[in-house]
Amino acid sequence: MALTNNQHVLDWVKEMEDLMTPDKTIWIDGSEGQLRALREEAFKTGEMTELNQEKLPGCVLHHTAKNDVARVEGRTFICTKNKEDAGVINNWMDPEEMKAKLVPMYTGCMKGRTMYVIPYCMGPIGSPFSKVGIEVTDSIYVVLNMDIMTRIGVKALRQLGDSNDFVRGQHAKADINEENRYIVQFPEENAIWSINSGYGGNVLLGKKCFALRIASYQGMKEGWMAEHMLILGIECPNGETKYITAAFPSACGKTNLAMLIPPEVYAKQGYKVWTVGDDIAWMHIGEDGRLYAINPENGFFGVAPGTNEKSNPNALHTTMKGTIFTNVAHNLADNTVWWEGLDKNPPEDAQEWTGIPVNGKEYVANGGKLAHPNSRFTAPAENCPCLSKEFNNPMGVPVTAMVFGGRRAKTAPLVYQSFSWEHGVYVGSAMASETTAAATGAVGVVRRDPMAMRPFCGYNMGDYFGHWLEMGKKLGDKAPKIFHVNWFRTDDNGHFIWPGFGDNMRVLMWMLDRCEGKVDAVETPIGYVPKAEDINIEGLSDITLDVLKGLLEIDNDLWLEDVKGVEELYDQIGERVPAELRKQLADLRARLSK
Ligand code: GTP
Ligand code: SPV
Ligand code: MN
Repeated sequence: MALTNNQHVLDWVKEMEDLMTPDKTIWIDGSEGQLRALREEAFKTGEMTELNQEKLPGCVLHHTAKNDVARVEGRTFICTKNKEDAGVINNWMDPEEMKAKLVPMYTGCMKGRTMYVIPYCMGPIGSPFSKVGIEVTDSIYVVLNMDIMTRIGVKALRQLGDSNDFVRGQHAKADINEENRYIVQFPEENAIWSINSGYGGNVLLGKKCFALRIASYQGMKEGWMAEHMLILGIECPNGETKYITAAFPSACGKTNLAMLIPPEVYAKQGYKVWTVGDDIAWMHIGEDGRLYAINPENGFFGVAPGTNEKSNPNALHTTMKGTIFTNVAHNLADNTVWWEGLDKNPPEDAQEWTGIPVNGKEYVANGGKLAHPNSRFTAPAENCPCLSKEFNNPMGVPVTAMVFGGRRAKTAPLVYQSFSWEHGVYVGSAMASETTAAATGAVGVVRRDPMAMRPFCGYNMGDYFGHWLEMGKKLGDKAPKIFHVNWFRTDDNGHFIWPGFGDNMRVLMWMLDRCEGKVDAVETPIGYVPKAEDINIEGLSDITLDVLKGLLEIDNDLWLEDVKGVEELYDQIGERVPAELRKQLADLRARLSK
C-alpha cells in the first residue's frame, strides 16, 4: 500500500514499476516490525547472516560480490545538458544518451523480485535544511542500510508533504556485472540512476550520490555548501563548545577524528570531544552571518580495518548493536566478526570476507587479508557514546574552523593555517592524497583531490572553486578559519611519525588558539605554521620538540614541485578556474622562489 497521497511520488513510483516490472512493491514505513521481517527474509535467502545476539545484538553480516567492493569512480557519471557544466574531472554523458543506454538494462530487471520504495530524509526531521529523497531498490541490504544511515519511512514522507522537491533514486542490483555498472547523477533533474552494484557508496543513494553529488549542485544554485567533511565539537572546561569541520579524502581519517578521545593532558582539564558527523556536512549561513553545519546522515558507514579499542573505542562501541558489517571476516568460534587491526590475533576458525574458510596457513583472498581493506560497518549514530547533543539540532552548529588534509608521506607539514579565506580555498583546491581502498583502482598513488571532493562534486570543479570564493565573500570576517593537516608524514623507514588518532586533538587545540588569537605563528611561504612549543606534546613519548620541528618543516623544492601539480590540475579543469585562485598559485610560487 502506498504511504502517501503525494501525486508526484505516486506517479514516479508507478513509472518505476512500469519500467522494472517487479512482482510486487513494498513501501518502507520505517516500522520495527517491517524491518524485522526483512531481516528474517535476508537470513533465509543467505543475503545476510545473523551474528551472535548476545555479544552483538541486532548485528548482521553481509558479503558483497567479489567484483563489487568499493565505489567505482570510472563508472560514475554526472549527466548535465552541457558537458562543460560537469567539467573534465567528472565522467560525462548527455542525459538522453545515458538514459537510452540504461533504460534497456532497467527494463524488466525486477521481474520475479520485489521493489522496495524507501522514502528518506537527509538531515534532522523538521530542519529547514533537510531534503527528502525516495529510493527504489530490489535489495533488502539497501533498505536496512538506509534505515541506519538516514531517517526513513513515514516521517520522511511527512517532511516532504505535497512537494515535488525530492530526489528520485532508482537502484537495481540487476546482474552485478562490472561492465554494465553505472552510478549516474542527473543534477539538473534531481535524479540518480544506479545499476549493477550492491556496494555501499554505489547504492545507498542518500549518501555520496545525493548528499554530495546532487547536493553540491543544489548548494551552488541555492547558496550553501555540501562537503565531504566530518563535524566535531570540542567542549572546553568552561562549558563552551567550538565546532570544527574537516575534509579528508576517503579512508583518510574523518571517522577517527570525529570520534577522538582527548589525550590525558586535555581530559584531566575537562575537555571533551563530541561527534556531530563523520563524513558529510551541509552548511548554511545563519542569521548571525556565521556558517552553520548539519550532518545529513543518521549513522556511520565506517572503515572497519584499523578500528580497535585503542585507535577508536567510540567507533568500536558504536558497532556493538544494530550494526551491519560488510565484507569483514566471520569469526566462527563465537559467530562474531573480525578485521585487520581489531586485535593481534586473527581467528583460526573463521571465514575470509569472501566466505572461504581460513585454512590456518595462508589467506586466499586479497593480499593476505582476512577482511577486505574497504570492509565497513553501518552503525546507528545513536549508539555513539560521544554523539553530540546537537546532533538533531535543526539549525546545525556554528563552524569555527575548517580543516583540509590528506595522506602525504612528505611535503605537507603536520599543520598550517591559511592566510585568508581565499588562500584557504587555494589550499583546499590544492589538496592531494595517496589513494585508498575506498575506490577501486591502485592504492597509494598521490593524486589531487580538491577539498576531498574529486569523486563527489556534482558539477564543474572550476565553478565549485568559484562557489567557495563566493561563500567567503558572503561570510566576510565571520568566515571560519581554514587549516591544513597531515597525520601521515613518514620517516625513512616508511613509519608514520605522528601518533595520530586521539593525539590529533593537540593540533586541533592549536587551531582553536589561533582562532581566538591566543598564539602567534611563523609566517612561511605556504601559510602560518605553529611554533613547535605551541603544540602541546606533554605525555607523548616519541615526539620530542625536535621531532615536532621536523614534522613542521617545509621543503621549498618539494613545494615548488607540488605547485606544478596544482597548476596541471588547474590547466586540466580549464578556464572556469577562478582568476583569484590562479593569482593565489602565482603568489605562492613567488613566495617559495624568493
Ligand atoms: P571514508 O568513510 O572513506 O570517507 O573515510 P574516513 O575519512 O572516515 O576514514 P577513517 O577515519 O575510517 O580512517 C581510515 C583509515 O585511516 C583507518 O584504517 C584508520 O585506522 C586510519 N587513520 C585514521 N586516523 C589516523 C591517524 O590519525 N593516523 C594514522 N596513522 N592513521 C589513521
Ligand atoms: C567514501 O568512500 O568516502 C565513503 C564510503 O565514505 S562510500 O559510501 O562507499 O563512498
Ligand atoms: Mn566518505
